[in-house]
Amino acid sequence: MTKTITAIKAMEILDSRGNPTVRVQVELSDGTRVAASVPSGASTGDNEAIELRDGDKNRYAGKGVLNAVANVNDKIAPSLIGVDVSQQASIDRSMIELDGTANKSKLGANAILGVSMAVARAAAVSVGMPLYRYLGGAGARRLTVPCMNIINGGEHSDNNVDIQEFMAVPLGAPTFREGLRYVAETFHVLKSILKKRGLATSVGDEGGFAPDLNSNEDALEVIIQAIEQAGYKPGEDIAIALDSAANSFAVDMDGHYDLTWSDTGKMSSDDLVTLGKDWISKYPIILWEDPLAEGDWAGFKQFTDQLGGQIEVVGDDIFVTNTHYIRQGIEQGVANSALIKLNQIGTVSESIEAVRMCRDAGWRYFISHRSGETEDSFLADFAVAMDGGHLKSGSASRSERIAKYNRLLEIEQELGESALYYWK
Ligand code: 2PG
Ligand code: MG
Repeated sequence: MTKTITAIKAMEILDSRGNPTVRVQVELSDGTRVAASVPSGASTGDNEAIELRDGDKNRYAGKGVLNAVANVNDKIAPSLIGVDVSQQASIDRSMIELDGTANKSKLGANAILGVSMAVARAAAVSVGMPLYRYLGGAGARRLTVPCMNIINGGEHSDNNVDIQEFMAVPLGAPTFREGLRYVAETFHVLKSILKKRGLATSVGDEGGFAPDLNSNEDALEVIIQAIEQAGYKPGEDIAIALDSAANSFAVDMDGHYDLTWSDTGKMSSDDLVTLGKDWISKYPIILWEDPLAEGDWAGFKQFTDQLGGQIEVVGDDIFVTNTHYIRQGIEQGVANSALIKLNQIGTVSESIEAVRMCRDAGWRYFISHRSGETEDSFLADFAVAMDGGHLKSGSASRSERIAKYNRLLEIEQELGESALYYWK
């Protein structure tokens, strides 16, 4: 029997940084009632779909989302009442048409994504299927390697580290549960090492430690120490992934960068490629996201030409989960993987299209949270459904990060012997 949408209601809630975001509740003809909440980024790409903020300085310093909420309640809801909830792609397309802009600036990507996610969840619940199976089919049984962001820098913290994310990647673990244990233990050992050095153990936006360090490279050294002291072999049990988020230290988009440290300092694209080579030769780095800024396609390509044979080079701000930019990236060979963030593009089905394009090109794709998150664990199911094999959801602290890891534990338990876990 067809289940149709009977009600859609949005409300303003808070994200993990205490900023307003959108939650959407969808109700169906069979009584199903579910909600979904939208994440929000800090280090954003210029071409991301627009997150509609009210701009009313009297509320949340202009960051309120009451207009986006009203757009769901007054514009999107009436257009979708009575529609078959299983028609995800056509529901998403009709919202895109209702918005009518290239970047969802009229209704807001936060409004549209909230509905898109809640529709997917409602459809899954109404047929009695877990979300990962509804979105990914009977073959969805591969857990993701948790790339755990244990040191935060850049725009996600107030410390002196330029590189935004240093992730521990438990690629040698036999299962997700064990992998999560490997990196959570490493996180705790890292804390004690930082403490011994008299450094801060407070955490940044994604739950990783955010100490002032002696250099960017110091972060790599201290992580290697932590992996070893936790009883693991760097590179074999646990490797390292980085997100430079290089937009945040780009002086311009023509290959000029300015970093805090004397080991780096003012740099060109060439210098960053040389630094990349040096670090990859010294440390077990297997993935590097946004090593260059979003406008520096030539630098990105140079980095990939030289290092893409050894590691996964991921484009985040450069592609913004948008098939328009991913297609160009594939044609020009500027990376070999794309980051997938639902709210960068603004619907579930367009995110799936981005994944499909990567797969068709033989690229990898890396499923990602945002630095502003909620307790919603949608991302965990989405990652398993997409069969991407790896995801990033922050560190072993802050419940909005843990919610995704805990949901992955649940999925693994449910799959039992059928669950798969491997890096490549
Ligand atoms: C990133 C993300 C998530 P933000 O740059 O990859 O880690 O950060 O959500 O701030 O864009
Ligand atoms: Mg990034």
